[in-house]
Amino acid sequence: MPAFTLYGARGSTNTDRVRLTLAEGGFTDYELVLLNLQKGEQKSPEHFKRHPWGKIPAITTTDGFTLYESRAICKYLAKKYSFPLLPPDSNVEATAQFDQAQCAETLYFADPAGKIAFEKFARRFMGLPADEAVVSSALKSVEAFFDVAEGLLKDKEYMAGNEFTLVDIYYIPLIQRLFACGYGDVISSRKAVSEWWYRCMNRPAIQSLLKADKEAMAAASR
Ligand SMILES: N[C@@H](CCC(=O)N[C@@H](CS)C(=O)NCC(=O)O)C(=O)O
Repeated sequence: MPAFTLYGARGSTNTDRVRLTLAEGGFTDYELVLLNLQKGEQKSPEHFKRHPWGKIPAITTTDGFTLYESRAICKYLAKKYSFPLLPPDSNVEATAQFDQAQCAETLYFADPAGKIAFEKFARRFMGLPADEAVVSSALKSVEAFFDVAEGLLKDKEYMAGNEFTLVDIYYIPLIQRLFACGYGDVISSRKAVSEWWYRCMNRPAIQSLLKADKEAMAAASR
């Protein structure tokens, strides 16, 4: 019996954050259950027991422990299975810098980048046009975010310091979505940011998961 079940959806950036964490940790002993968001399966009474807001991802372990929120899940899994993706608790300063980087990602990056992804990607699947005013304002925020990150990444290799951590993983799904929506130049036009992105993308576990997903998508659309 697998150690836990991950409830997610195909093409969900929040699910992919967890899958990338598991790939980096080399952990495969889990079951992935894909819910169909278009059919509203995330709003079933059964799923509300796992996620009070009726969203994905969520996990349930064999001993009945349930957790939702992608970043909380990633952190739990990294701690539970000792993935080398977090500073040690004994290093109080490095842990504080990790928390700081995590807050910056969630509060300053994920919100506007998520708006672009929703307007340009999700709404297309719903057959709805993007609200260009929302996109343009969100794009300004993402540009301003990476202007600051460009300065910070001149002095460190990764977002939370010189080690690759969960925070770097947190960025990957939404940045990929920015590339897919034609906004990849927010990354490639900034030297330090694009070098950081290249370092993240060149990690073997990340590369092979993204390659497998791309192949699965291509096969599904044939
Ligand atoms: N902050 C949450 C966001 C979860 C979220 O918005 N998930 C989306 C899919 S990527 C969802 O469930 N959407 C369907 C809905 O809200 O009904 C996380 O990081 O897990």
